Amino acid sequence: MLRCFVAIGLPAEVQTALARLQAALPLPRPAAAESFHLTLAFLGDIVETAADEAHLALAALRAPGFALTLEGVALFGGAKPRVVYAAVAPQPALMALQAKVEVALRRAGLSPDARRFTPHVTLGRLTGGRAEAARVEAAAAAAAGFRAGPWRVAHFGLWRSDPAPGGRIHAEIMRYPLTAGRAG
Ligand code: 2AM
Repeated sequence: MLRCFVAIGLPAEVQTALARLQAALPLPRPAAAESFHLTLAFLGDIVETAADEAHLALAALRAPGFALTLEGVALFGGAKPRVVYAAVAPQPALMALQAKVEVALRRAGLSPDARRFTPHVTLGRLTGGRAEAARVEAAAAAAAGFRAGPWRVAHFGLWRSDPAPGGRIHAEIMRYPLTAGRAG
């Protein structure tokens, strides 16, 4: 079994900006800066033949590249925040790509996570304490002016997630070019 997801990787300068932002937040479980990503679809643990099917479906997908900007810092989880993330400025071409990826995966017989897509780059996770949540919320509010980019997204990828000491490591295993269209 292989834990797989589809994501957009980030250019080095955006990773650096995010690492700087991350360092300003008191995160109990920071995400690994070298594998910051924007998840398009989560496939979960799948057998290798299913990963091959996902690859074929993604390789056949055609969609235009686009410009992306990160803007703001926010938390998932409402009253019990669990994830801190950098938010993404609205980009219809990103939403269109995500929809195409999801449809292509379903047509290939896979079952991507059906939750509504909220574009984000995870910076870290919380462990559940109330004082910790208050500290992180205050720091996130102070960092609300964060902005990185715009940069041009020219490809997306199939990623794998593997357990590692202190968390999981994520790595891109296949890359799919976007077309040089007009979007963004
Ligand atoms: P995120 O942290 O950016 O939300 C690999 O586990 C990646 O898939 C995670 O980094 C996570 O991205 C994303 N993901 C989306 N849905 C998930 C789920 N139900 N379980 C685990 N990871 C999920």
